[in-house]
Amino acid sequence: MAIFTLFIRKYRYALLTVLAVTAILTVALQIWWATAVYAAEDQFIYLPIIQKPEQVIDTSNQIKNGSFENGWTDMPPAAGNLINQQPFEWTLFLIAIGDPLFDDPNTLAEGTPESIHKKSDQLPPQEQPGGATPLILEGDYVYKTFHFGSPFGTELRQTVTGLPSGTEMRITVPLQVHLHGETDKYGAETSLWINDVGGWANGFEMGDRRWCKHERLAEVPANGELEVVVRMKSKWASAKDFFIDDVYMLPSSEPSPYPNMPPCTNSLHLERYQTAVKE
Ligand SMILES: [Ca+2]
Repeated sequence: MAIFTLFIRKYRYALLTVLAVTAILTVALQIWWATAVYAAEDQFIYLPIIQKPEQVIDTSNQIKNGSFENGWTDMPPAAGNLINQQPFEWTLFLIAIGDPLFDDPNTLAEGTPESIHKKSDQLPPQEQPGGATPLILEGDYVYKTFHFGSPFGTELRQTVTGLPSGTEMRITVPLQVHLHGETDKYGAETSLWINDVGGWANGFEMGDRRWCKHERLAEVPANGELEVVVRMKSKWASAKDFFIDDVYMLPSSEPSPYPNMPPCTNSLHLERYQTAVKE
């Protein structure tokens, strides 16, 4: 007993310290356990999750009836009782006889071209889809504008609405011209305009009887609209045929639908309308 008393006396401070630390740890453990159980009983504290709204980019073609497969409206009879076809979703404009051609005030239209849909079975085998020189890029129809021998100008227009502003879009317009031996490089020209900005490609740049593409990037303005205008003109009293098919508008983050098609021109001769011909 004496030894025990002596031990207590000698180590009393150490024993008190051990007891105090044990007591503190016990209390701390109880608090921790109580908190853990508390949390486990669906008593979580929910912090607000701040999420940046994600812009949903529609990656489908924004051009309606871009392949000219969806039908048309017959236009009122033109010169020579000609019935032109206005493709659904597009506005067809023809320069009136006697009016100047686009961006060419000294050349007047002398004829009304024929603008129609050509179906695959109306074409020779080599010009049908899968043929050696196909005139149809997609589906069963291609849109053709031609005149056997008069200066003319035509325009196809479509306004795409509801686009997310600030998005960069790529517009791709495949075109083909048949020059019929034209010796003036400006004898036939085509152009693409997005919200009035664009440029012309001449017939020699486009090449005779081959597909080329007008392709432009455009940022969607605040009103969410991009107006697509495609123009074709023939300057002299000689035959010209133009073909257009499979027009696309996609976000520029998507690949071009025709990555290997040569551009109709590598240089733009005009960046903005000089003569606005709008209804
Ligand atoms: Ca087509």
